[in-house]
Amino acid sequence: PKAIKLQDYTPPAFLIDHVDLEFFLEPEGTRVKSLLKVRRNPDSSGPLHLDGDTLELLSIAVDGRALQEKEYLLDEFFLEVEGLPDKFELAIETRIDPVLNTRLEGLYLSGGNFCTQCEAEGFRRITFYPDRPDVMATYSVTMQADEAKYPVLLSNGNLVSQGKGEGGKHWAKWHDPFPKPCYLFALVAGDLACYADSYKTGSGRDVALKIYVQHGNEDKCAFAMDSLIRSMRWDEERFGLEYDLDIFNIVAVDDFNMGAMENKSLNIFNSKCVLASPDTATDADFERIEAIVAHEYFHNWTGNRVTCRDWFQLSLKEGLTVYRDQEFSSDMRSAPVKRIQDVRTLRARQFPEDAGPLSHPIRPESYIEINNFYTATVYEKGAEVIRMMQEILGREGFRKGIDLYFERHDNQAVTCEDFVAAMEDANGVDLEHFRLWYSQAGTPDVAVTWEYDAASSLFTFKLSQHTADTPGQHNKQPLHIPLTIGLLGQDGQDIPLIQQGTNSGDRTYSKTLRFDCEQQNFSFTDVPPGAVPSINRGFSAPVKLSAMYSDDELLFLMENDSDLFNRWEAAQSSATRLILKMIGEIQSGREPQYVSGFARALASNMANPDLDPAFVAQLMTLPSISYISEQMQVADFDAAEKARSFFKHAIATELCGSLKALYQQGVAGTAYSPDAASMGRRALRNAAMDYLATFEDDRDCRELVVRHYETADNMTDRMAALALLNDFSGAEREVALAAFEQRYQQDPVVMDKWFMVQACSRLPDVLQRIKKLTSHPGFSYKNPNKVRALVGAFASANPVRFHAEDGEGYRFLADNIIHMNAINPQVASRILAPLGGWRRMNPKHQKMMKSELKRILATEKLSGDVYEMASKSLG
Ligand code: B3K
Ligand code: ZN
Repeated sequence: PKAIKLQDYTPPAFLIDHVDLEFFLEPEGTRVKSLLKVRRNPDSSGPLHLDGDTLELLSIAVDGRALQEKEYLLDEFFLEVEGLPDKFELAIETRIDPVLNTRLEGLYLSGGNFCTQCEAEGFRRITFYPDRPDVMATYSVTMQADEAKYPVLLSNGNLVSQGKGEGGKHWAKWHDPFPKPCYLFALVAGDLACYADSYKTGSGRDVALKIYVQHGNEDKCAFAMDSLIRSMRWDEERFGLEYDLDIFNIVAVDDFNMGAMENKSLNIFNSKCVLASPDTATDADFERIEAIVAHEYFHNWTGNRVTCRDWFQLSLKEGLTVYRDQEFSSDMRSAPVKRIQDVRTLRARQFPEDAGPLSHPIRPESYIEINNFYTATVYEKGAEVIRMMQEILGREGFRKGIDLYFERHDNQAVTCEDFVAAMEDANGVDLEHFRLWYSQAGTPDVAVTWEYDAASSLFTFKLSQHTADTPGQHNKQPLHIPLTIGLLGQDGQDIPLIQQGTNSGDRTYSKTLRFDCEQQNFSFTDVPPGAVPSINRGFSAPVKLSAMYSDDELLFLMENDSDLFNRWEAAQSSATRLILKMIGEIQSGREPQYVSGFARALASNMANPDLDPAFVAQLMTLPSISYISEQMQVADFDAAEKARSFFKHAIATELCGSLKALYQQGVAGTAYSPDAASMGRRALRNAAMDYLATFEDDRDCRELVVRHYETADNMTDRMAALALLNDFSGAEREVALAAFEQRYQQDPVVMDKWFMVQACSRLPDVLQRIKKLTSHPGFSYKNPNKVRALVGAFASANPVRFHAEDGEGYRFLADNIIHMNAINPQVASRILAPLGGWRRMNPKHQKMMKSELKRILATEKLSGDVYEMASKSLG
């Protein structure tokens, strides 16, 4: 397979003003007629190039004249026509088989209903078309289908007309007045129930809101609908962006390659990102649904009205839209808790990606398969880059930049450069140096030391930065890092910051430094002795920080920092440091040593009535085994697991009384509600239980967890207990798992949890059980959610068992990737990344992992998706 390069971009030779599509829907043998209004692009030359994949061409005509075979060039993946006039109508008829489409790209069937997924390059599996985002056209879509089987017929835009056809058929015609790239096209035909509501925009437009789901699921739509309405209002208030059509539809389908898709006015969702009830969804699910509904809705402006010129610019829409959904959630819930969760995700997914063989800048320079670049880097680091701009420009300045961006680029397909230029021009600033974040990969290491001069009361931060080489990028340059800092006095209070050489009169307690050289010093005057710095407050920059804190200083910050993010960060750093020390002791055959300072600092937070329980729960959650292992030269998941468990058990022993009290206090008599405060209370209680469960051998504690499971009146509590029981070796585990299965076997979304929890068990026989589960009636290799829940979760979230001594974990993953390659390459390639972690393992494991990668690469008919991931992972 050939790599596509950013530097090779050329504008399309022809543009399309309008597309008229007609579908005659049949599971086998759907006919698609397309009529295109085409004109030559004055900025380019060459033949008309249309992409096509797995299409049967039935006919092609220019201005009504059918073309003979020798008048066009038909290849496996494209169709080219030369010698065309400057303006013409092109009519093409193709035939496709949705029922055979297991890749879930293009037009396919899910649960008997027709649906589409076109981003990034699925439209070419529907008809011949210039499948690239810089060709924007208006669409009219007519579809005809059996009325009894497919009573609901949907596409983008407004419903224009509908009627009955012959032989039990009916039809509907839709029109979308906004020009769009074909990746935003969508069609749905099926037998679906509808949950409806409405919204009045700020300027008075009435919008009909509809969520379509499988019959029987209507009672699980209320939260998604409420999230949608809140998103619509929030975008008006925060960014002045209103919805622009009279209809907004969401359709939930069970078989979907990712979370959801922002097709213009017809969002299609993975059912797990829509359906929620207290009995079936955890608090984390509710939060995720809220965020994804908002994310897809926000794309209507950042993605649809202004789209990407080419796929290298993906972060233009994704980074920005993730930033927007993060801000939304943060306004709906606790801002510090949201920031903590986002940074956890960034560290768990993006930092390892950026430190490994698949490292790439947020605007990549080349790809083989674009679907491999919907990554944590493009999304989450992309959002961090947007956030840094807002940190530099301030909220108002950022808003001015956004306004100018839309003023300039509405209805255009643009580049990341256009976005940054709008930010600059609206604010009269120069972001030249900052732009490097778009092209330079890797996480910068920032080292901070400090000096205090008592005679002059001068406190000096000494900063240095370095970004390690990444594949294909060497000798990195220093970045423009906005680093927000503060200083705490000995009393734990913030000290006013007076930067040397600036004569700012306003008292500020946090300041964003412009750190843009390899080494730089920043001094502050009038600082009393004993001040402790708080660095990278709110995680203002996505860097790896090493600061010369003593153990006591970390605990001091953990108890006092007014920046709650950094208070949590101090707890994480402190815990990581202690656990790493214990790992060292375990590895050299000694007993790990426990020191109690951390538990005391934790206890003081637990006892602080002013703190949000959701925040305290975050503080209590120790860094993951994966995160800890990333701080080691050679990963040792077994030792990390032992050390972390030992530490947790020791904390639980010391704080047993207060943990039990926290647990008891949390027994609320009130009915379930997914609001932030109630979620926080549940999170805190479940965090306390998590510690208490470390007394696994104590009968009372085992009973506490069992009771928690049995008396739970919501999924959050039920799953919290099940996750713990799942690691108990004993009858309780089997009883609970069987009860859960019995209760939910009819609900595929909930059964994903059942598969996933078992895939993540610490028990030694987990892999045998997983293998058996692949033939469970609820499991199917054709359903991406199931494969991710069982195989994906095992490889990415159960490091101890995945890296088993005999290599059986690696073999199992590779077998499944090879199997999935033939069914759904996108899913196959997305579960591969853990094998690329071989560089951080010991030689024996390295060898086993590499040999599995080689085995994958030797597979016949290997897809470009898997080839790219496996070959880059092997390095
Ligand atoms: N834009 C889609 C993702 C499409 C993924 C294609 N492999 C969902 C989103 O980011 O909102
Ligand atoms: Zn998105």
